[in-house]
Amino acid sequence: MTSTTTSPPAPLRVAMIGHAFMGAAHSHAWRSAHRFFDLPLLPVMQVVVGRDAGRAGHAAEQFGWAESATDWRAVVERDDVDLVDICTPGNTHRDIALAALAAGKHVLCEKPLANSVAEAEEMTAAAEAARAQGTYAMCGFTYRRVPALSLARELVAEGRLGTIRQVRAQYLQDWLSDADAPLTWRMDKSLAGSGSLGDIGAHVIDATQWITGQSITGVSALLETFVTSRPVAGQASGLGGAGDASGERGPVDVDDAAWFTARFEGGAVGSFEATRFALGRKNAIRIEINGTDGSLAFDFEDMNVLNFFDGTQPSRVQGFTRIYVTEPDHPYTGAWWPPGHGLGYEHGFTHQVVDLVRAIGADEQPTPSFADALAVQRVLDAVERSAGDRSTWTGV
Ligand code: SOE
Repeated sequence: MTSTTTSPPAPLRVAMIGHAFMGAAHSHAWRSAHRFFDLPLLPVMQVVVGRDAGRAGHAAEQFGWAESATDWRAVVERDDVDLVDICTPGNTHRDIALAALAAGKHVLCEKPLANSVAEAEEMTAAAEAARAQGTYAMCGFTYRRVPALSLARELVAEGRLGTIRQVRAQYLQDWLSDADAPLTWRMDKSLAGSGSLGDIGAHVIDATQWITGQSITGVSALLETFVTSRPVAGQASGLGGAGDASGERGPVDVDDAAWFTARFEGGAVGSFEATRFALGRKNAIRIEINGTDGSLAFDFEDMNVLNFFDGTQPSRVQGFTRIYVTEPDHPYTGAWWPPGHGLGYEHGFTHQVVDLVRAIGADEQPTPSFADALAVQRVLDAVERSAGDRSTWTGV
């Protein structure tokens, strides 16, 4: 009788910097990816880093990291760390990514890549140099890994929509609707870079460019800040919470909502909206694409569904087909539950880890690369410049 033994995959030791909302989502992904997918390397949750020792220690316990630390600069240099996962506000992305890449560590960096094009360019140059040494960097535009959106990209790539003519994209949340919700880093330009534009608009910019395979070449934009000051103190809850309405207020210097029209390189035109004031809309990422042969429609609030209209069918049987993206031959879904059982927000992060680890194992560039994320950063920058240029505003 012969026995076969397979050696366990080599470890990929991860240091995660930051442990708030994104840190929790990434921790869940690092913990679960290898339990559902075959991976060439075994993720090891080595160390979580936070500024406050007590809170970092608590995060390590809660999310399953082996240890915690407070000094990210020391951690990215450690010999027992192979990958640095950046889950901090945008103003720190550049410094952490550059230090980690210089130390020979792979990097996963939350979106948007940076707070400016200049920073994103520097990070991209560092990532290109590291890549030549077999060290890889990726940006966390996690919605690419929602199965229904992955399927959308496949259908476009297969030509099922024909030539793309129109793109309609909205990212709608409502957690800032209350004018007394507390001031947090997401409303501070020096920390977040921009408001709804970079926080959530960046996601739909990336997703539409990725699904259509076309870059945005120009924009015409409008930004608005509805609430220009917020309570400094308060009870945070979820992303918003209840601020101390009778206490001190601090300035909001980012956009609350962003709108723009866009041209894509392949000739398509698009409209975009990003807001955290759409009362009643919690995480409505709505993307609709119209081509010469078909259309697609998606809403994250019904995230397991992709609506597909096949205009090549005889008109008497035409209509939107509601594809329930839970079959084993849909992207990612076969690794999870039996058909029809559906996935959630957290699975996108798990799929992101799966794709990243597989790319590193295959010695290939994971996507979206820093260069892909720089392309998004250029659109964010163009939107801000356009919105600031009142000369194109036509009064009525
Ligand atoms: C807040 O608007 C936020 O947490 C974003 O920062 C995330 O990128 C998005 O996935 C959910 O909403």
